[in-house]
Amino acid sequence: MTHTLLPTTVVGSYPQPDWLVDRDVLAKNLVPRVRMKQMWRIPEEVLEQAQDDATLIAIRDMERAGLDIITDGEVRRESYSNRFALALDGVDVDNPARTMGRAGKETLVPRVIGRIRRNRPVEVRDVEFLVANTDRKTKITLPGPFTLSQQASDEHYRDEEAMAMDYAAAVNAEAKDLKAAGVDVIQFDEPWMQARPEAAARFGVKALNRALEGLTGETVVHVCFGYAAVVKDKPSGYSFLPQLADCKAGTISIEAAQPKLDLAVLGDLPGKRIMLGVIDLGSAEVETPETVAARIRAGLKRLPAGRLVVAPDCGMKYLPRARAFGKLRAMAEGAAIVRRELEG
Ligand code: MET
Repeated sequence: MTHTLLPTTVVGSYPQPDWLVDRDVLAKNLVPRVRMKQMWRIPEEVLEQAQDDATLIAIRDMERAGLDIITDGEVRRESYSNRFALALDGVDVDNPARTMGRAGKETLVPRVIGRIRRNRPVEVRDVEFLVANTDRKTKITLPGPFTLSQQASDEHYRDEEAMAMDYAAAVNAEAKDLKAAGVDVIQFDEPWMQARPEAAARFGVKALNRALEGLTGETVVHVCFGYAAVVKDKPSGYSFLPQLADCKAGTISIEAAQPKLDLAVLGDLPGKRIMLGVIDLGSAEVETPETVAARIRAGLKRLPAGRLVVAPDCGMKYLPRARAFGKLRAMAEGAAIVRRELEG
């Protein structure tokens, strides 16, 4: 049954099976911006079949855990962003550039050498497969245009904002195709807004709004401090959040459990639905439903129940699968406890 009150979902990713990806390769190249073909254990000619099967596992696990809004688990992706980013025209994928990553480590990024343009749908088959394999409400994620502009080396525009606006047009066209393919919710991941707040203040919301232009139905923008597997110490507040009050997305997804976020910030986002992180992905321990319920109640002190969506802090990609499943089940049970309280 799908709940309309306190619906539960994921931020997107679910653990990829060990028979599909080589975790040692992944551990050395966390969150790649360029292709990382060597992470796949399966030969190219049957890789898509294997990814389909792994996607079915992710969908069934989310259903069994009791979630209301299901994703494809992003198991076909090397990272949350590179499946889309590297499929565009204007990008030199084979000769990457080196830049400083969010965590202050050098990373390889695609070189932008021409106009950014989407020449074909990228995630439409992913949505068709998801929609065909669940009766629940569905969601798909795309990297947001600001984040895409920060994960590239601009050797063509010499103007980050102009480049971000072309990325925005590309994700907008993609999002419209994904809606047409039947997905219910579109989410843009914009973690780099937190990492680059000055640039985000200049053109982040403008680019995001271009990406959201003309999109019907539910839209989400996710902002975070980074995967728990990469970022151990998180600040207790965002450097870029109240600014999102002006964006066209109906829902803002934030992490709150691991950083122990001061929830007073929710007051800065009037009118937005909040997808609140109530699962700490940095702790090995599986939360009890009661712990989750307490975190949801803390959110309800700041927001009416109709504006609260229940989720983990960020993507679950780097967790062992049993832990991810346990945490999701606790989350669904925690939401059920609070729902019963509200409904009397
Ligand atoms: N949708 C992405 C995920 O769940 C969000 C990543 S933000 C670093 O993995």
